[in-house]
Amino acid sequence: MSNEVTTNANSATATYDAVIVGAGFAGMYMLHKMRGLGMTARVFDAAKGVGGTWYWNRYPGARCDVMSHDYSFSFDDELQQEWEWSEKYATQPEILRYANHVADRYELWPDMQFETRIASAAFDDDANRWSVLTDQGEVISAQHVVMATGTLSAAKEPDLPGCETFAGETYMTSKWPHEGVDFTGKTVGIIGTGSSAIQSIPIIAEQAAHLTVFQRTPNFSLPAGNCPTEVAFITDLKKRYPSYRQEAKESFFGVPVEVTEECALEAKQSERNAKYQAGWDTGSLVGVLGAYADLLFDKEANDTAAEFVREKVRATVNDPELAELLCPDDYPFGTKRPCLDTGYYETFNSEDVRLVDLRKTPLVSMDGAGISTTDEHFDFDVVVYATGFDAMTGAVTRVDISGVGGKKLVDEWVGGPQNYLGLCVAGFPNFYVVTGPGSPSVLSNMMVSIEQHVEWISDLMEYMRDNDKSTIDPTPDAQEEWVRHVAEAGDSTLYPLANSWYMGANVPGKPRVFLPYIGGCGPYRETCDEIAADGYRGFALA
Ligand code: N01
Repeated sequence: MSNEVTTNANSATATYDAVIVGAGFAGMYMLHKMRGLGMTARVFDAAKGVGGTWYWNRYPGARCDVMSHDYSFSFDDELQQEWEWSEKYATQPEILRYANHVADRYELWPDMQFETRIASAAFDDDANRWSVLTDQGEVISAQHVVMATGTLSAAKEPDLPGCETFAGETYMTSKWPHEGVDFTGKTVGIIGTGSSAIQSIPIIAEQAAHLTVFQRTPNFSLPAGNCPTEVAFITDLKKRYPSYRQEAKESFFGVPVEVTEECALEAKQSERNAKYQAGWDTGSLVGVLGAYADLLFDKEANDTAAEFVREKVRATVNDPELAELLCPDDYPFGTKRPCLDTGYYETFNSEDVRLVDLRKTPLVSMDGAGISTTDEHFDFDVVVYATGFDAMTGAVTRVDISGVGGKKLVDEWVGGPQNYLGLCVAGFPNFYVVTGPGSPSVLSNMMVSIEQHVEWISDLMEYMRDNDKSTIDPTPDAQEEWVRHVAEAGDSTLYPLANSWYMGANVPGKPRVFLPYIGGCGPYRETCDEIAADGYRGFALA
C-alpha cells in the first residue's frame, strides 16, 4: 500500500469512539489497540503519510540517537522478530520505512486521514462527547480525544527581523523538502547548534563551498560510533527479547543499562576518567552520564564529567580558541539534551567552515543577501534554520481545545502544563496526551514511553466500556499534587540550571517550568498501574 495518502474531506459528520491526532508511532499504535478492543477510531495527520517526526525531519544526517533495536515496538513478537535494522543508529529513511511497514502490517491505512489538521476540539457537556473540527471543515463526534501529537513537532518558525526578504533558498530542518537539497558549490549559513544542526552540519559542510555556523549556545556532543548492525548481537538479542523488553520497561530511561550507586566525587580522578572513557566508547547518550549516580544531582560531580567531554573537544578541534567556543561552560552536562554525532567537531577543522559566536555578536537581521550580526554582514545562497521546537506543549496548545464549561486549555496552561500523570487534564474529560509533559517522555526511550501510555489509555477505555462509564476526568486535587510532585522531582536535579527546551527557555514568553518527569520510566509505570488497579484513583469516573 502507498505510504502517501491523499484524502478528500468527507462531507458527512462522522462518529467514532476516538479521534487520534497524529499518525506517528503513538497514533498508529493507539489505533491498533482500539481496533483490538472492537472500538472505532480515526487518525488525522497534517502530513501526507505516517511517521510523525520521521516524516518531517528529513535533513541530511537525520538519524535516531537511541539504538535501533531499542527504538522499536515490542508489543508484537512477530513484528520485532521479522524487522531487521541495518545500523546501530537507524537513519530517518529507514525509520520511516519501519513506520510504513507498521501501517501496512496492521492494515492501518483505511482509518487514517492525511493532509488534515485538527483545528479545534470542544467538549460538549450535554452530550459528554468531543466535537472535533478539521481544517477541511469536517466535524467529528468522539467519546475520546487522544493527542498523539509528539513532543518535538511544533517547530519554532524563523523570526529574525527581515527573514522574509532573504532572496536565497531557506530550509527548516524540521520541514525538510522530500526531494532533498543540493548544497554543492553554495555558500550556506545555518542557525542553531542543537541535535538537528549537529547531525546535519558535517554533511552540509562536505557539499557546500562554505558553511557558516551561527551558535548561540554550544552543546555537549558525543561520538555515536555508528556502525552496521552486528548480526551475532542481534541474533542473540532476538532470542531473549521478552526479558530484554521487560528490563527496558523497568529501567530508568527505557533502555536496559547497568545502574550504579557509585558517586563521582568518591572516586579518584584517574578512576573517574577511566569510567567516563568506557562510557564514551559505548557511543550512547547514557554512556558518560550514567557512569555515576550523582551526575545529574551534584554540580561538582557533574563538573568532572563536563570537563572530560570538554577535553575531548579540545583534543579534536585544532584551533584552541575555536575549541573553547565549542565547549559549553554555563550549564551542567546533560541538562540541555546532549547530542550524538558523526564527525561534528572535526568539521570545524575545515577552512571552509566558520563558527560565529552569537553570544559575542548576536544576530540582528536578515536582508535580501543574507544575515547581519552586530559585527558583520554575511552573504548566503542558502540559510538553514535548525532552531528547534516549542517542545512538549506546543503541539497540544496549537490546537484550540476547550473543556467543560468552554474553558480553554491554553488558559489552563498559561503558567505551565497542568495535568495528572502527564496524561489527562482536569476539566477536559476523556482527553489524553501521549508522552505529555509531566511524564518521563523526552527523558526516556520514546518507544517504551509511547507503548506504556497507549496501553494504559486503551486499558482505561476498556474499563470504562465494561463498567458503563462515559467520562473520566482527573480531580483538581490529584492534578495539583501531581504537578507539585513533577516540579519537586525536577528541582532535586541540575536540570533547572540550563536554559533548555526542557525548561521552555527556548521559546520567548514560555513559562519556565521543567516539563518532563524525572521519576524514571519503571517507577512511573508502577505508579500509573497502581492508580489504575485502585479503580483509577485521583480520577472522577461518571
Ligand atoms: O533543536 P534545539 P533541535 N537565534 O532546540 C538555536 C530531538 N532530536 O531541532 O541553545 C539563535 O536543540 C538554539 O540556541 P539556544 C532531540 O531531543 C533528536 O536541534 O537556544 N539561535 C539551539 O542551538 C533534540 O534535543 C534527534 O541558545 C537560536 C538551536 O537553535 C530536539 O529534538 C535529532 C535561535 C535549536 O536546537 C531538538 O533538537 C534531532 C535564535 N533566535 C533532534 N532560536 C535524534 O537523534 C533557536 N536557536 C533522535
